[in-house]
Amino acid sequence: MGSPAQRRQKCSVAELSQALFDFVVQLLPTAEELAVKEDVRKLLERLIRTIEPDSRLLSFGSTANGFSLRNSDMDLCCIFDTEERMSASNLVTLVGDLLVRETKFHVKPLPHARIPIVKLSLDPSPGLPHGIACDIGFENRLAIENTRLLLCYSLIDPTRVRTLVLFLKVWSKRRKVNSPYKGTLSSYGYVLLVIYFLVHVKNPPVLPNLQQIPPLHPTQSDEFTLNGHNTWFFDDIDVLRQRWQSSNTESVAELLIDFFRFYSREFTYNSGVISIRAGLLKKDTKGWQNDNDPRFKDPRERNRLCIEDPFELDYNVARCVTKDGLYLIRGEFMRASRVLAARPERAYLALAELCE
Ligand code: 3AT
Ligand code: MG
Repeated sequence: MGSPAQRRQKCSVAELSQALFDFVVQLLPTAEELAVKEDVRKLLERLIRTIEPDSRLLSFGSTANGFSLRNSDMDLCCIFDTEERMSASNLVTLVGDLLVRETKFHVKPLPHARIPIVKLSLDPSPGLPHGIACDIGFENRLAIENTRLLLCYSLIDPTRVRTLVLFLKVWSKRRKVNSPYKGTLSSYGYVLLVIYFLVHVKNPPVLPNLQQIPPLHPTQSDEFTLNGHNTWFFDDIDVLRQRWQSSNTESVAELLIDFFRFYSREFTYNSGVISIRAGLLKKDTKGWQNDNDPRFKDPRERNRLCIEDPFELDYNVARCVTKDGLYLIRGEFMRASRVLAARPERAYLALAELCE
């Protein structure tokens, strides 16, 4: 039974878990919103096929990985089922012109960006009170694969994983630490922090490491090689559920409290690299120590926070995080830890204060 204080603590943790579910549920996209977005995807796919008949337009990012919030942007990727095709920048220009002629979207082609994309938006209207924002990229097959990987992780334990991720996405947006352009971390980066925590920090783990489970049947190694990257992961979730069950029984609230504690006090930001594939790695073994990376001109902004991409192992997903950005993010992790510790018995108030 435990002491009265322990019983109070247990009760408040259960209340906080309930408050987290309630908080997240009201932020999920409506069925209508999802239907409109699917109609938009189909319309755009039809139009793009007038230029390239052998193309498909696939969703990736939050629209496809199970971590979508109301009014999230749409990430779309055009894939070609033919060898012969134009360069991505020519396609961006061509598709941009087509969409200007044929649709009511505001269209902004960015043919010379590092990853060429067409940006689209629709103004709010009575049927679509928040409008739509959408990016179309080309042949970004790794993004499709990392989206599938995150989807599989979300399906293994939907209640705990989705609640944690969705809460952290809202929290990071409201606390203004979800903006790679301003030196903080993308949503994708936060999702990787959560998965790392659930696979490698929690003991017993809440999630298995899907990239380390061998295939059921012998496979050729090139079957899972994409642009030179190994993209293998165990994606048969039904089989996995029969063979693997987490013995971690912590509630969402306990996990959230521990997540904030870990990233505010325990993770070794100066030397550590977060890898969902391989666990804790070292900056110096990856050549990511702050002073030695010639890709970064500004010495203040070099690999402050290191998160290895699950497939592109030489790519730091958090490379845009600046010194000031990391200071803000860590400050927010500490504030969140403090708020949750100070108000254990008033869960709904604590969540409101956390996301103020
Ligand atoms: P939002 O709902 O848009 O906030 P999201 O889940 O769509 O969250 P992002 O918009 O950050 O996440 O990213 C969309 C996808 O783009 C996720 C991943 O497939 C790819 N991606 C984003 N940022 C990176 C990155 N830094 N490195 C590699 N892939 C990335
Ligand atoms: Mg997105």
